[in-house]
Amino acid sequence: MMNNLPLTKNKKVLDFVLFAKNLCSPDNVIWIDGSKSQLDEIRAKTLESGELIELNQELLPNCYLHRSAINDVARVENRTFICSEKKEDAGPTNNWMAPNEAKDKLSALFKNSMKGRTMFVIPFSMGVVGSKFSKVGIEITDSAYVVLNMAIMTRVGKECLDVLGDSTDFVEGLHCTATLTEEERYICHFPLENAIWSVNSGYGGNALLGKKCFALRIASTQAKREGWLAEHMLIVGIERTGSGGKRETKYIAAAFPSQCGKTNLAMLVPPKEYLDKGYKVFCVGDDIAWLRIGKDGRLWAVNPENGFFGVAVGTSMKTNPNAMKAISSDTIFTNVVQDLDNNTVWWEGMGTPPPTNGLTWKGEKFDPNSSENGAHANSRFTVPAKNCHVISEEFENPEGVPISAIVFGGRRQKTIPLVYEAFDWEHGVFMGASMGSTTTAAQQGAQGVTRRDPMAMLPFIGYHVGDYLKHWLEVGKKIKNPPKIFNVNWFRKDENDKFIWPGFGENLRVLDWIIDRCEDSVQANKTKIGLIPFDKDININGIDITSSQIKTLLEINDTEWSEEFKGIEEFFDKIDEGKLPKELKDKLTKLKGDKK
Ligand code: OXD
Ligand code: MN
Repeated sequence: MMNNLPLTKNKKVLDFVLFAKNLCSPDNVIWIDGSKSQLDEIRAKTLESGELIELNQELLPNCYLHRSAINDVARVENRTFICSEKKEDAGPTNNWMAPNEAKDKLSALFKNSMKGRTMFVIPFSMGVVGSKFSKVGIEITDSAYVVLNMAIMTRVGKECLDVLGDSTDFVEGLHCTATLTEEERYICHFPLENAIWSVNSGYGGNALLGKKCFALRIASTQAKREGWLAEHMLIVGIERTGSGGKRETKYIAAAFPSQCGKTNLAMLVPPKEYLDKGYKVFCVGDDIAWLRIGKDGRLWAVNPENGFFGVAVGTSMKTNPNAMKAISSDTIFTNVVQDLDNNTVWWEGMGTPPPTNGLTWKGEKFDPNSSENGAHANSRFTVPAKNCHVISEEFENPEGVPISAIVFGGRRQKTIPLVYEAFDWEHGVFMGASMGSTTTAAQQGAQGVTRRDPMAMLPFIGYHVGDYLKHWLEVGKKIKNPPKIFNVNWFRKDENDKFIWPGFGENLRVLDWIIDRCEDSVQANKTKIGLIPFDKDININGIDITSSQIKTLLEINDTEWSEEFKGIEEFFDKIDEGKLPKELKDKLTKLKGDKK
């Protein structure tokens, strides 16, 4: 049978496994060694049990479908807790539970929860195994689906334990799907102990503990202590002939809330005119960036993940051809439609006709004429990064890539221009701190309302938001050559409720202006809220945009901005608790008072 002998002598790891075993009482324990044969064996079991469904292996080699429990389809922010010692350390944007209370409550739920089941021990590395910027985690889980997804999303296996040696510096993750009872679902983080306990959910963001729980919530607390940044950002490289006539790749890190097109932007295909001019786009990451100050005084970023956990609905050959190609093999699809005629997958917005003989994400007969969607709005694909044809050559570079620009953005129907630039780092931090976006299906709760989401990190900051913003300001002071900071908004609508900007690959037109600004090769229009492009500097050749629409996209409307400042002020008041940096409050006062 599979490997059930410990793969390490590390005392702390062995103690953790023993603790989990005694608490959860599994029938057996399997250590994940990272070998293909072991993963194949685990997958074969999930096919037997129905946890995974094998798809057409000719059309979709090594692809599988998973249907989650109907009540378990998204991150649950209202059941996610930061268990810092003191409530004030979690701050006003997090739920807090005292560490002891959380341990007691969850221990009762974990107790005997793996009886009759297998406990998997997954050693994993966030970042290239053995790099000084990488971090090791151990996830214990009862879910084979989690094992197979972790093997895509992170580097797993014995080599992670080998580089850990006898060090105690790793993150402990304990996960059990248990009964999937919503009222007893808890995602708890213990920043002081570098530990995560997650129970009663199998959904990616709640259960693949390397991702949001470790690489953002716990890592943000480590980053604060160690002087770096763990951020909800894609990383994209753009190769072009720069203003000096040299071919160069410039890297941009961009933070958008969930389901605002991070994966699409990270893998975008340049419009024809740009392809003809030799532009190339390379993806380094689509969701998480760990950023550190390099020896050269610039900010450098790595993507600690090893795969993409992208939203399926809306992904098509038009919106993201590179993702479509990547997911034609080696992919786990979750909560999409199964086309029974050819045993493939389908979702709304895929750009092909719906199957007439299919099953919905719930496994029911799919009626293409029904008003109800066949795929869940938060349906997902999990695919190895190496499947992406435009994955950057630097993806595995342990040093990461140097960042020229940081970009913030959200879904805003009005007010926020297509793009604008901060005057300096401090103003950029204000821009990130005050950004807002319309909520989507990636998190449970009301959809379609605008909420403030600082740096797109609202659900992922592992400590007090005021301290987090202060940390951003402090890091800025230490960067000799800081990236410029921008804000973008692809989602502005006209009076007929239609998006004005075409988005997707055409967003390169805006990134091009951003890089021009980083190279100081284009002037900008100084307004009170920041530096805006002159209309003529956004290239609209070949797209269906009029010059009056460009004016609207770049417009700063005083009435709308007064509203905006009110919204920001309300948010700042709500999160202050005496910890909101004075620089940010002063910035707001100044911006409010300034004339255009
Ligand atoms: C994600 C999210 O899954 O942000 O990336 O929800
Ligand atoms: Mn995300």
